[in-house]
Amino acid sequence: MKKCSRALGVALLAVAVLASGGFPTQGTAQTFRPVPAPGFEMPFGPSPLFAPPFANPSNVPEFAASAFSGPVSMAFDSRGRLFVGTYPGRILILIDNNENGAVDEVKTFATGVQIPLGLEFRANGDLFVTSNLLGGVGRIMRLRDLDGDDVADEKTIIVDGLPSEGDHQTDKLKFGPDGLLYFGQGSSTDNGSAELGKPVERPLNASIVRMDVDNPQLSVFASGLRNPFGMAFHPENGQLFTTDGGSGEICQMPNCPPDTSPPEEVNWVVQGGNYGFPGCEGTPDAGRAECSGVRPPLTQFLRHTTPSSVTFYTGPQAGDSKNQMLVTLFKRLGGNGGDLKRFNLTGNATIGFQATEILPSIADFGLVDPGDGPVDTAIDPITGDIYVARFDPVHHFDQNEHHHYIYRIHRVGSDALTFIGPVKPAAVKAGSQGLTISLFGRRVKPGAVVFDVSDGLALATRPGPRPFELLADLPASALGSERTLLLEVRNPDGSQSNQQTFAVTTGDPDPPPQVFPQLTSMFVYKKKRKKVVNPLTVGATVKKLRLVVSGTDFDSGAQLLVNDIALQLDSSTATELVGRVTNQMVAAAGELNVQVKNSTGKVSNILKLAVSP
Ligand SMILES: [Ca+2]
Ligand SMILES: [Ca+2]
Ligand SMILES: [Ca+2]
Repeated sequence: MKKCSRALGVALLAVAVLASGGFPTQGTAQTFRPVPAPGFEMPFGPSPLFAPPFANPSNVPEFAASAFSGPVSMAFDSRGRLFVGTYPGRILILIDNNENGAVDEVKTFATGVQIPLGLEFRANGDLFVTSNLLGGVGRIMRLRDLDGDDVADEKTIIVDGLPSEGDHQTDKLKFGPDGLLYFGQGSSTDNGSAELGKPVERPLNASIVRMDVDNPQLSVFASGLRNPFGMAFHPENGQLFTTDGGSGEICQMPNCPPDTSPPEEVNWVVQGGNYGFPGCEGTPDAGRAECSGVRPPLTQFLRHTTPSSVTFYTGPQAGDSKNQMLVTLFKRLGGNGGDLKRFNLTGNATIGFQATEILPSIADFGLVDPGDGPVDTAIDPITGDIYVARFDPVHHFDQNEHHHYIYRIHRVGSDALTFIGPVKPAAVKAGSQGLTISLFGRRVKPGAVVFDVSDGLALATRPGPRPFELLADLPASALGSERTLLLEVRNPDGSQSNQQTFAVTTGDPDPPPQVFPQLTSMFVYKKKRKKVVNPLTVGATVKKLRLVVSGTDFDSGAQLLVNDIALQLDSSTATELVGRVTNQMVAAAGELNVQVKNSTGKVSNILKLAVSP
């Protein structure tokens, strides 16, 4: 345990001293009650542990395994499903099927991704993750689920050998508005000078690094950041903001010398910027040579409180607080930290930015131990609920007590509302034919319809093939000229969701991301859809036979392939293709490979169609 604890401290947030005995371990369970700000709800259970119902060791058994088996990173996919990385290296999908605010299904998407401190989806659905070998190098991996079974079947190391053997590691990662992938790479040392036998600082340490993941050449974007653990791009101006943890450990011995450690920081990070580490942490002192050219922090926190995430508040619940900057502090020391802070951010990239804290914090997690706290924050893209992961590697006397939690924080009353996420596709060229759109909802009631608010038109609506998905048909009459349509969902009881937009453009809309089509089912019919032919037989008369395949993300040029040969199509939508059965298909008994290929070249999983003698 001690060895693990030390390695954890080295790898993550420098909490080594906690678990290895510098602090008193907790003999009794936590008794401090979490507190949300007025106007927010943060459900949690009874004392002594105040576990949040959304995710805790009772409904996410992985979290109960050990002091280190908690969540360290989170990301939502485009369907609004929460992916969570655990310290030992599992990527879980946490699902709340009955929408009661508690996870009731846990899927294991991937294993063997050690210390996955960052998770990020690319627009095409690929999942990127930073991973750190215990006491070893850092790497960036790409995980793909090619057959749609929610298990990654392709794991590719995109970058290996990152300098993570020292005090800090490869941190979170985010795609920028330029399509490049940015990640934080912490320092090897505490304060710039290597201890005996420890690695010195190397060119990528203490910096923000970026690359094109399709052609991974690394370049340093900004430097002088000791451990830029949290990062986020502003949703409107696209500027980069990162946290930074200052040097120095907390002294827990008797007769400590005065603590002169620098403060903790959030920085507005620009290309080529120097943020001070190691010679000039905190507010630069113009009189010191080491501070020449160093950019000052955007905001600062009490030393050692360890900022662990920065996130912008987006989504339908944000309201007047839209794009406020949210920051978690991992540690609570002297009544400071262990909370989810929020800031108004003013200014712009020309004149600079100013951050003003709004009190009280959105949530105070009621921490006792200064090595047990929030490590990541993510916003549900459909509801705007705020999720905060708490990781508790502190050694407790009760071996079963681990505050490995994910809190769900939301506006008071919002659990009674219906929400919808972004519409796919998001745009079409004016003059197009009618098309089917897809959206994911929360708390959509049976019989609800997608409503075109701009035209006062209820759209033909049906459930999609995936949970919480609705499909609706936009008629050509709505797509005649350039404009932005407002769409919402209306429930039979008269309640309605938030609104989303759909753009009718004069030029070609932005090219869609490179999605992979997925096949879920198929059947063959003769003349009428209800006359299902099962099985297909050798030598059948094919003239009136049609093969119907259902699935998702078929693009407008999608082909229906049988043994790699495209069928002539009778009809085509994003979720269904109907093709004409050929003589070749019934020439011999056996199995046919059925697959969908998008115009982008991306192919689906394969379903087998039997041909009986
Ligand atoms: Ca549930
Ligand atoms: Ca798979
Ligand atoms: Ca700094």
